[in-house]
Amino acid sequence: MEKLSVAATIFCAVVLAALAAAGGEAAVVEHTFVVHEMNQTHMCNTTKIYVVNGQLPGPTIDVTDGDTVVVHVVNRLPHGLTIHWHGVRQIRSRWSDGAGFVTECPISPGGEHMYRFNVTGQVGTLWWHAHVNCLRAKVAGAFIIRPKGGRYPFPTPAKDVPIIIGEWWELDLVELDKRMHDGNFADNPLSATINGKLSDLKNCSGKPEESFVLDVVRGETYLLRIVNTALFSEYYSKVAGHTFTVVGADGYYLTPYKTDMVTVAPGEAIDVLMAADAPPAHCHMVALANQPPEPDPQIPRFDSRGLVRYAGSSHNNNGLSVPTPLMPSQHNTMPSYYFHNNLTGLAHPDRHCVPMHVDERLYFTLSLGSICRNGTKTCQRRRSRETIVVATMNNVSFRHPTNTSSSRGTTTAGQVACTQRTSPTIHHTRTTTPTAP
Ligand SMILES: [Cu+2]
Repeated sequence: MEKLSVAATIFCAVVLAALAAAGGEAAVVEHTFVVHEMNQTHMCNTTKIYVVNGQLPGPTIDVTDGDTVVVHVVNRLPHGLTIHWHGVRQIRSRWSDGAGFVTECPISPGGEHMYRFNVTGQVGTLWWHAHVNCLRAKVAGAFIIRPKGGRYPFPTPAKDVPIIIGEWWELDLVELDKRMHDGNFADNPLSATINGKLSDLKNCSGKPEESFVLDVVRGETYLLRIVNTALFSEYYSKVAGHTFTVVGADGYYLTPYKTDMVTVAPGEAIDVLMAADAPPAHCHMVALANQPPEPDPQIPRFDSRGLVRYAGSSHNNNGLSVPTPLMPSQHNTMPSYYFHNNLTGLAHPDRHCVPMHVDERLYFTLSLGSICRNGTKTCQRRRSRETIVVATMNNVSFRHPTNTSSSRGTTTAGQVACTQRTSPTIHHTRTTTPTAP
């Protein structure tokens, strides 16, 4: 029954999206997300993971600018859960933002919740993810917003393909969250992944892991929607023998920018056009995590690779070796700086220009810090249960609003007072001045 209802909602979503794409009325795109535990085996070890509808990465939400999105979330986990629609502006629907303990209480184990919101004035790629604990490392998927009438500001691509860069964790993600709350940041994933695949760079007793394969036809252009769902690492991505034209980021068009390498930060989505203009053969796509050099704390090298396979090329690539792109050193973070500095919004005649006169310049420092659990100013800071790790802005962590409005039990700043804890591992953030970890 449940499988049927999931299939029915997906079918319904596809039909409505197709009608909208044909230039009809805005559609209501409806999905059912059943979040559950599942075992998966990689590199000889079986690990319990958290997924939506048995899929890793999770289902893609595919809508057109102006559509309404309805997602029924069924929580079959033993933990509280919310789903956040990363980057969706939530105009007049802030209660659907899915930020646990901020705009809603987590959906209880065994509970259900319906998210409903409109997508307006954004086009390109965003993503969705769980917003409690570290579950977002697995409970995540692409969120595609197409332009009305299929009118892109660039030639319509032959096909578009979500490329979800992620990481494979053997450590239970709830346990990971607990350890981070205790100030322990020494845990690492086992491997990078592309669309959930660890790739043939990893093996179990000599048997290579599966790789993501992108099938292309020479002469066609593909829109790659590259999303980084990793918890911490920024990734470089290249395809051997091909260049990219960057056309969008985080749900907005960009002035087209040509490069042979994309840099994508955790949580970021970059849209690129890739012309399949190489001689018909096979070539590798690589994703490599970068990191600042020592004395910063070091992580192992994380990379994954996929195969770009041209139609008409032989199964064994005519016995030739498959070219792999030359990647920068993982310790060279300058390409990230240059890449992001080259991204500029696409000027739109209907939209306001950026104001050129600045009255006041504001500086924001975003960081991580720790606060003492017992509310005091001094406690043992590192690897200690005496502290809670918090995100900070100008060295101030989340501040609970004090003004409560009567509607929906939220405060004027949209923050929810959760009276019951739905998971033994979730901690409320307290406000005090944190100290850098
Ligand atoms: Cu997010």
